[in-house]
Amino acid sequence: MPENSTLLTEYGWNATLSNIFGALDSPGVVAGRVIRVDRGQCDVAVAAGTVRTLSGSNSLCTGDWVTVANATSETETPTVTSIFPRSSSIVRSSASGKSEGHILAANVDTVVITTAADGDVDLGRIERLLALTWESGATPVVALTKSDAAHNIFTLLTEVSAIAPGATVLAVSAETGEGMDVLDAVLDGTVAILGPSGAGKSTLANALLAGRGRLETGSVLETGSVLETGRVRTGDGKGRHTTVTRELIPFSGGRTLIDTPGLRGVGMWNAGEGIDKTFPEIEEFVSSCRFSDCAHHSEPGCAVLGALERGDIDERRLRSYRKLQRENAWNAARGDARLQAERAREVKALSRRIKDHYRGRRQ
Ligand SMILES: Nc1nc2c(ncn2[C@@H]2O[C@H](COP(=O)(O)OP(=O)(O)O)[C@@H](O)[C@H]2O)c(=O)[nH]1
Ligand SMILES: [Mg+2]
Ligand SMILES: [Zn+2]
Repeated sequence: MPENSTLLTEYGWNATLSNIFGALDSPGVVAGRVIRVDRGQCDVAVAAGTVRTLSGSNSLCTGDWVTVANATSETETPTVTSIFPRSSSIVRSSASGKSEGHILAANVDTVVITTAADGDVDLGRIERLLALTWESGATPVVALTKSDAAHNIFTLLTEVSAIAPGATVLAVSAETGEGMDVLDAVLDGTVAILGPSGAGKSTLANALLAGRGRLETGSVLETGSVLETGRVRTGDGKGRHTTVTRELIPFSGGRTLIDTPGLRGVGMWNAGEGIDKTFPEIEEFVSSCRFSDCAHHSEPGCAVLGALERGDIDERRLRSYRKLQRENAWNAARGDARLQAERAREVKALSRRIKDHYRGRRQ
């Protein structure tokens, strides 16, 4: 019974999931969590261990809770037969330029948005990732990494806190351990680490996985880290694209962690609410604009521009807001019809697979 599985509990199995599984009422399948997706195959943690399955659907992603048929069969290939409803999903516009949303991870509770504090901090990128996170349903935590190498970490903390209303902003150093105990304390459930390549994501993940607020210098890397960091492979201090998979790994307190490869371009996808939540001081005025489709650019009766003139809104913030809004509208316009058609196809393929499976059992 998955309810009693220690392994599934490590991956976050709980009473709610157990209820969903019960309601699915599909005999012969077991519950599991997708821990890695790799070219049409995926690794799923089930009560008995980790099995490699056929994915059964293109829309499966790391973090999904699923049902698996033939999980422990000696002769049949384990197959994912259904996906549990997602409590959250991190979606960005597709990197391939196709008109579709691409799901980075599902059922994520906390997103750690990382930015290296030792270089120039890109506020626009933090806002972008905040919008993506708020939209996903997860809670953002902004981590200014490599605080040991920062010039003025306090100024930076103030600056970033000002553009991240509602989010916790922390300075951390995986090197010295500074702030790691606080970070560890605010992380809840399934944690995904986002940010550009070289931000120190994998190093941070390794420190968290090592299960300590303080990282004794060098020890994680010396004892063999779970995730490869820039230091291990490149040695050039830049840590380029060394994380190639997104794998879900359990860590202390029944939580799980997903390290991600550096994201070059994270486009907005259906992120209207997330953008509003990222810019509450702008959103506050939008409903007072004369035109309901006001772009807050030069329209008469624009309440946002009025607020800008009075100094109630920061100009850089407004530019950033408009940019994300435009991009979001553009992606929505070109992708809607096609996305719907693709979803319909996937659902059909999955139900066919389930039917085939049970037909096979009856024979
Ligand atoms: N000074 C300092 N360097 C760090 C820290 N964390 C990571 N780095 C370095 O930053 C580089 C990139 O780290 P990595 O974890 O691979 O980044 P990722 O691409 O975001 O996964 C490596 O050379 C790390 O040694 C830190 O807390 N302090
Ligand atoms: Mg990495
Ligand atoms: Zn307006």
